[in-house]
Amino acid sequence: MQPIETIYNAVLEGDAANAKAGVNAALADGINPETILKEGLIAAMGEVGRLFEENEYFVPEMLVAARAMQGGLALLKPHLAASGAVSAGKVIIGTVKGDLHDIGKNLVAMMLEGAGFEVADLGTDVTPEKFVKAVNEHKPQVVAMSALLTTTMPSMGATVKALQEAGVRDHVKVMIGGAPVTDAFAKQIGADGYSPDASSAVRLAKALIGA
Ligand code: B1M
Repeated sequence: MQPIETIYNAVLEGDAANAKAGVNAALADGINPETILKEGLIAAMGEVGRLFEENEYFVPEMLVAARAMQGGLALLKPHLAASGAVSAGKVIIGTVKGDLHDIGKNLVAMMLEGAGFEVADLGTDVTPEKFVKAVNEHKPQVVAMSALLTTTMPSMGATVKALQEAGVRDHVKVMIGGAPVTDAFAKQIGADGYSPDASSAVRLAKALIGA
């Protein structure tokens, strides 16, 4: 089997050891790191997203696939930096203030990475001030917020307001998600978009920045 095929299948099967072995073999064969990323890791995560949307994969399959992808990506990153590969865009992501749920947020972050975005993960319990600080520091195109509690959803609105008050709202697109969040809520707080799951989050991020 060709190394790219090994990587693709290993990610689909959630086999991190084989994904890493495939990346090492591909690099040893002199395959361009960007080709390994696009045709191996990103292509496989795209297929994982499709299978998830068609209810053939569920959260556990998506999580192990994303972990396998991250294992391969970690090996590839230094080579990508050296070859000057262009990222799809920069995203900062966090679960909002008062909220410690991070499984869905991590999944969204991993899928974004799998799609070629540079992702700065701010973790959980992220205050509006921390989001503003991170925007100034990382200069992302997208600010992505997750909330799992109805009681923490208002912090998404507070963050949009804080971005406005700091004069950086126009520099970024804001996307939100999480089980209790809706499209109507996104519109109400002045976010640019809402997505219901991790694979549609990738499509939304790309659409927001015109990638
Ligand atoms: Co909590 N919890 N929890 N919890 N917890 C829920 C959310 C709850 C619905 C359970 C229930 O009562 N039925 C309920 C919320 C009720 C509400 O507000 N409406 C609840 C509660 C009440 C609480 C506590 C208050 C309980 C207590 O202490 N009394 C407490 C709060 C702690 C805090 O955050 N301050 C609490 C604590 C916890 C644990 C720590 C024990 C644990 C979290 C562990 C962790 O995340 N590291 C936990 C868990 C695991 C859950 C449930 C069981 C599962 C959540 C989850 O991970 N789902 C949950 C009940 C349930 O959902 N069945 C529950 C899987 C995950 C993949 O889905 O996060 O929805 P989800 O992410 C999806 C999409 O929503 C979307 O994509 C993801 C993948 O497709 N998405 C985005 C998410 N973020 C996105 C961002 C985007 C786009 C899409 O763009 C930026």
